[in-house]
Amino acid sequence: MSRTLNTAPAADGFRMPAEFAPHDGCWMLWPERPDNWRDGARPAQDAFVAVATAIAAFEPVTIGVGAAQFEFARARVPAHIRLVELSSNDSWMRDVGPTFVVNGRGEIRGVDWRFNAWGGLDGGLYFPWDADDLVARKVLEVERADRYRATIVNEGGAIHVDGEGTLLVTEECVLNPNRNPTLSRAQLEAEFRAWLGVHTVLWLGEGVFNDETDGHVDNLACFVRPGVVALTWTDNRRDPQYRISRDAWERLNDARDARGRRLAVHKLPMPGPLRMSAREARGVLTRDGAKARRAGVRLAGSYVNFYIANGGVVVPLLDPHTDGAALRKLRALFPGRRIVGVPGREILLGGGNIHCITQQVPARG
Ligand code: KQY
Repeated sequence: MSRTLNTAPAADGFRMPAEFAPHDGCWMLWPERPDNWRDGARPAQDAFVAVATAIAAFEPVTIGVGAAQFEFARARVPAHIRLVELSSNDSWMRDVGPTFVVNGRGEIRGVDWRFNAWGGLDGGLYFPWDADDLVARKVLEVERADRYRATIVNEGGAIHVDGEGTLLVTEECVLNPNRNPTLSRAQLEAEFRAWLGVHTVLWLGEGVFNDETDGHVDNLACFVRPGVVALTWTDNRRDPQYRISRDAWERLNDARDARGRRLAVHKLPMPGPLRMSAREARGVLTRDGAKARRAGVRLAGSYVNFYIANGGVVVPLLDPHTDGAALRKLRALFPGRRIVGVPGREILLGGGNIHCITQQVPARG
């Protein structure tokens, strides 16, 4: 049973744990909409299967699949990965799934954010999004975890925590008037304290250049462990990403986390710059109400968009010129985990990457 609670996690002694804390498993969704995924979503489905298979080597994976695709998905997804019928508008489990919170007694609950497809009718990516907005609730039913229905619009990709009281966000996303236009920065900080049990909010400026989520932090920077952050980086001063990463670097170096520590900031090379090819753009169907895909558009590729699993890190491979350097850096940053690269371009073409399509369930005690 999953009860809907009318309190908030912090008041009940719950907080969001870091992604690098132990997991019971990982949830994903099956991609199928042809106006976001090229060639009827078939290449994206192969990419999602590769990600799910890589994560399943470390922890149990469940994929939610719409009724019409269930049998096709079952034929392609390895048998040790659980499929459940679950409707959704697209396949970004990080954003539409619950953000799990834990207490000191080994119990888990979930925060069900209000979801508006990254901006609603003011720059959002598709309409409608009603099925997406029910995904968190349904996952919590399957997990038998109680639910907090948040009063603010937010997405899981817009937040990263260190599990010790620090939250990382970007102004571009969280302060965007297309999310919570009536709330000030101070009021949003208070909301995050209540829903996530954090103490200190660290604000970065913009997210990765041309990121259609309005600059989710999970594509720009993340905690590797408490006090240590990975940041996407380019040394090319003529690239629009340089100013963004430089600003984030300065803010992170000036910051103190919830425990009063200075942060160690590690640069991960930016792939590319990567652009959508004419062939890739042609494969995406267009329709009113969904963002059109155009040849030549700059893609918001980033190695920071990885998933930390139990004992492993699953990283998108995006560019043969930079993949090796990114993997080497991550091996040094995560000495106790196996670093596994999985082709990420097909997921990037849809607007995100491995972190965006996954959601961890923290270990119950
Ligand atoms: O990056 C994410 N967390 C989601 C990306 C959504 C893109 C929709 N086309």
